[in-house]
Amino acid sequence: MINLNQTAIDVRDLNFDKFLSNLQGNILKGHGRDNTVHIFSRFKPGKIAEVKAWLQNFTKQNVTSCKEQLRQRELFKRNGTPGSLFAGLYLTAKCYEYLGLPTAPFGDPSFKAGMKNADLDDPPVASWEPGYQQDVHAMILLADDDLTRLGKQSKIVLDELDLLSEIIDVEYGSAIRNANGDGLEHFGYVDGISQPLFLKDEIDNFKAANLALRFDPSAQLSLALVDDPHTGAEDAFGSYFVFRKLEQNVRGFKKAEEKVAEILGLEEEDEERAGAMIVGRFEDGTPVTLSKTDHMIASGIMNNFDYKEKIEGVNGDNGSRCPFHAHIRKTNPRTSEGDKKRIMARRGITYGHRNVNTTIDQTFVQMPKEGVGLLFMSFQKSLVDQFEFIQKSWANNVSFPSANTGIDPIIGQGNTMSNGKYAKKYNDKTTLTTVPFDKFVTMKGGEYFFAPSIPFLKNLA
Ligand code: N7H
Repeated sequence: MINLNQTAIDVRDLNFDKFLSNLQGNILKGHGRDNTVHIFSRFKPGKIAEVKAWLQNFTKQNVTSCKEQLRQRELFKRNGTPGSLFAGLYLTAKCYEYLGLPTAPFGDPSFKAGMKNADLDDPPVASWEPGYQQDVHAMILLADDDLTRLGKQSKIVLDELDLLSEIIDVEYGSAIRNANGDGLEHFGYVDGISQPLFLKDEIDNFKAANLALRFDPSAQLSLALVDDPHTGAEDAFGSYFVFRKLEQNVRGFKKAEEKVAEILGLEEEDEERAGAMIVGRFEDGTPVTLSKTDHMIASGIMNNFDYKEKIEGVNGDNGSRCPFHAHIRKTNPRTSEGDKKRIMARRGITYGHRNVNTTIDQTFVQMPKEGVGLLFMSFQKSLVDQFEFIQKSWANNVSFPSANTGIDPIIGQGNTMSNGKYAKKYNDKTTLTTVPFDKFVTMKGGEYFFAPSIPFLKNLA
């Protein structure tokens, strides 16, 4: 029997075999494919038996277990063998009701209430994209590096689903990269660096690369997993799943970023620190709390830091290196064990077309104002205590971590603008200056799902 308090799962240990076979992929480790299709559907009334049979069949034929995902990862590492199509299946509370399965056994009230009723200062539902204004039952995720195979498979799934459901929306994710080949989000920053680590090999690698540990990303399974309440199978777990379509006004953001540098009077070689103080990392991923502009080797993937580190004898806690309102500091203050319980497994991917490739430096007119953004996704044990807590009690909260910190300049929502304090001079708290910053991310719709265990899905009919 698997104990969810365990950490550092050794994938070679046969005791975990059943557990890994029963769990959907992408939860403990991102699937890593560069292209995704997300199909949102609502099943037609009176077709329960057919829907159950379809979900069961789709699972048997396509859904990628964690074990299969890790097997493919191993082959890729060893021989460079590319992975095959990845598939995941996520259901809403409304879907369980439709299937005649009670939602009472789900412990998370926000899952049962749905994102439309969440208290997150989201734009009114009437302004969401039309598809998301409707009730959704399922999101099917297909992901592949091979676009042709992905296209073919999504057509098959869409044709099948068309007979049983209304296709409410289809989203297409495609990774964008910088000249180093690192995955970016549309404002130009490397994303996906800080993640909870569940697997022993990943934790060992992290510890080997970071001998003096300042931040330990290793996590217990219970950070992301809960018992699947609708199966009696042993070692069968699921996870609550967030999906949010977040549009990014890249041109507006980049102009505002430049304005911050101007207001602070940053010298040319220090200009990029303006954006780094908004995000908490430089574009290449280097944490601003560790560096002004001199980037360390491999600092782009650096995650071994907290905000107490002393530089030139000065404690970083005062916000003169990484401001308290910076996106990564608001969403993970790295201060206590309690903060670590909020962390989510983030699995987002960028969407939308760029006319100018992101490996090329661009002027404002070449940057999109709309139509691009992030399909934000995360897995967690609790929507209330993790995703919602981070969005509402930290990012949207002007007074977190202390009075007048201001909202998160990237994802903060509500009536106020971000009004944080930025240091004109790195590491000098006497130069902290308040600078207003507008909002450039707009929530276009989303929903809460549950990623059920494979035994549940395989025995549905
Ligand atoms: Fe954020 N960005 O470009 O600024 N995010 N994020 N995020 N985010 C992170 O450290 C971004 C969003 C978190 O542990 C990085 O992995 C954008 C939501 C958390 O130190 C960058 C959007 C929520 C972390 C961005 C967006 C979060 C994190 C640095 C929307 C939760 C890790 C890469 C369009 C409610 C913090 C990294 C840590 C990192 C950006 C959304 C949370 C570059 C553009 C909705 C917990």
